[in-house]
Amino acid sequence: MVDKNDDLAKLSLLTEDILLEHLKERYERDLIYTYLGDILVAVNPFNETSLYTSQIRDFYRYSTDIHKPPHVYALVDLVYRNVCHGIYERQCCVISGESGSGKTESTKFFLKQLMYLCGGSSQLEQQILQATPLLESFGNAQTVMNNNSSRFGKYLALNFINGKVIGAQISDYLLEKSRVVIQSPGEKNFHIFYYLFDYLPFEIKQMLCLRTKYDYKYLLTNSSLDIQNNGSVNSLDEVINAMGLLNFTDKEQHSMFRILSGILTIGNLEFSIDDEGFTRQNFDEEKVKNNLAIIANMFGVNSKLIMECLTTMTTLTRNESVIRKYSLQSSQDARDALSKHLYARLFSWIIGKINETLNNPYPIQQYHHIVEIGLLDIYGFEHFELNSFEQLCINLANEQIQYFFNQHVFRMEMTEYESEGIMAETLTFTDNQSFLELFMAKPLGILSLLDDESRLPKATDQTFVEKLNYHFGSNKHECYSIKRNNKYSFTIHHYAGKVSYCALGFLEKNRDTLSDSVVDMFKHSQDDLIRLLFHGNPSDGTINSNKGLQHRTAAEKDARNRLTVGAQYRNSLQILMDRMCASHPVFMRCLKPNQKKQAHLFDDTFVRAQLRYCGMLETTRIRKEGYSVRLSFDEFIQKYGLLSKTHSSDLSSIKCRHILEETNLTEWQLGKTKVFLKYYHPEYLEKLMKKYRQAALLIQRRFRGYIA
Ligand code: AOV
Ligand code: MG
Repeated sequence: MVDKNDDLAKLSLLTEDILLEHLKERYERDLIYTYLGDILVAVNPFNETSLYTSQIRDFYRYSTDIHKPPHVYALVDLVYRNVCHGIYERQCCVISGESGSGKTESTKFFLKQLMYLCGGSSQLEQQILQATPLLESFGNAQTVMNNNSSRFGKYLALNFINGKVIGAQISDYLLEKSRVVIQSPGEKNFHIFYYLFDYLPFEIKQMLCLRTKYDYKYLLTNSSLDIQNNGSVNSLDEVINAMGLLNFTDKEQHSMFRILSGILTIGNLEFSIDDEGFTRQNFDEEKVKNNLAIIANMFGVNSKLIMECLTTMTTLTRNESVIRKYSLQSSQDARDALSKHLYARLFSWIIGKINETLNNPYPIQQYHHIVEIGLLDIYGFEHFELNSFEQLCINLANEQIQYFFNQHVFRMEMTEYESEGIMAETLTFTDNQSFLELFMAKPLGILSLLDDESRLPKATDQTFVEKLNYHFGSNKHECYSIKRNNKYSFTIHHYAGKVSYCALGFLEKNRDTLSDSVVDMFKHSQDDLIRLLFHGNPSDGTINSNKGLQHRTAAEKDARNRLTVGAQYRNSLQILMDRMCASHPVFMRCLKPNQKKQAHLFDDTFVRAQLRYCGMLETTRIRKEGYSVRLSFDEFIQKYGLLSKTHSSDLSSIKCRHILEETNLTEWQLGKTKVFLKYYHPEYLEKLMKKYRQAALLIQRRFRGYIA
């Protein structure tokens, strides 16, 4: 027997309170999964559960019974069956929810089960699974919201032929590289940096000139080292094992570690100023000298050149080159820009390298029956005390996903109405399109205005905010409001709530410049990998046999790099949306039960807010405004047939019409096979039924009395 609470959409009355109550009641029984129609809702249990045992994996394998309890494995099974039967050419699984709600964990369970269903033992399947710990170690970090927070977005596309996976590609979205040099209070740098200290053997640490993790400024920006670590993150052994499986050569791995060590050391590089207030090229100080030597060694470049790059800028005017000295601030910025760029390029290269290994080895045109499953795992909606450019980009991606979700849920309703021949004008639908326009419109959208300002030499973060205020403030745009008393702030009304952003650093983050001299220095590095990252001279051939692809990737990245960060991001989101729109989507909504990352704690207020944040209320509203109650003609007659006085042997559709008309209901519709009712209709009908029963009882009593 199906537990009707398994599927919230089966409840005729669907309100926020009811949703909450049911989810809570199920959560307390350790039932973290629930359906909302065809959407899977998951409440993060924050502890090991017995939900993923091999018995359960088998229970959901090749299911023919569609009424199995909701589970992420049921979703996988559905998607995989579609693959095997070639139902859709492309499917995508869209997992959304706020930061720490369980998107990444769900993606992992999904992927693991999917690989299990298609065999589970091939080398490619293992390689696909191993990409996760590697990417997590470089792309995830501890934040106040989540101990293993994804700091990049990821779309994994898997290709299948006859139910067997034959290749995969990963697309990544905007890594939060500022984290390399600074972290907010209570947060950490990317996991991989800590692994170096926690797991590398002593001799290797020595080779990498690593001290202890307490010795590096980039790891101590907020004394966050002592925050309790999350047990579920991987170890360096896993990462190294993954790299081996994914064809990262020993030499490449060694270069990667050297880059990491170099980045940490350069963070410790201190500058001092000369009498005129410019940065001094202080080679004499022992500490600076030592650090420079290590950096030069790790990056395979000349130490004097490093100092020059970080203290002066050379500009070419006509035939003359002019050397300008940096201020202290400019030197520190140049240093941090170098670290961020190097790390981000390393991350891109890792993705490129993984893709090279996972790439479909078969020429696509030979196979017309290749089908694709896409798995989307992005960073969830974020709202910190201080929100910067990164949060803006992250939240924009979430808006885009929400838009996609709305469109789809809306469209599906329309399809059912169409197939039943229902007039659908009554279904109103508000979406977040106006928000997306606020951001994406050209030339008067936030990203375009940011690009304009980024190109103007005299523009500042403040003039950017002034422009926004001018164009969108004073109620000119419903999603924007001016922040009084703060010239750097503005407020955006996201679907998930209002967020105030601090625009300090926006222009520079959008320009994302790296001085030519630094690029030039790295182009001539002695390290093959670094040279490759900066698209320098082709390596001497020892890095990788498949150089063509690597260089093409680097060249493509360089072409992309000429765009601003905002423009690049907009393009990549557009490509993602086009791709998802061409796919049949399945949705999973993750909910976070509390902010303490604690098991068995369901915070009503917090979850209620999320039901709104995650747009669940919006879905509820769509259902409410649409015909959320759909009963087959027979079901309807069985339930409410007594309310009609007309006794006829007509067709069931005519019988239904009689009932509906005689009860004076309005706004119902009759489809080809079903009665379509508003959510509040059953309550009214039940009342009528109650009256009818009471009247019947009275008559019965009177009748009995009469007889007596
Ligand atoms: P996120 O991906 O949605 O956040 P995660 O998937 O990283 O969130 O989940 C956060 C933490 O919750 C994990 O590290 C686990 O400890 C726990 N968790 C989540 N799902 C489960 C589950 N099904 N079973 C057991 N524990 C779970 V972010 O990446 O921050 O948006 O940017
Ligand atoms: Mg995540």
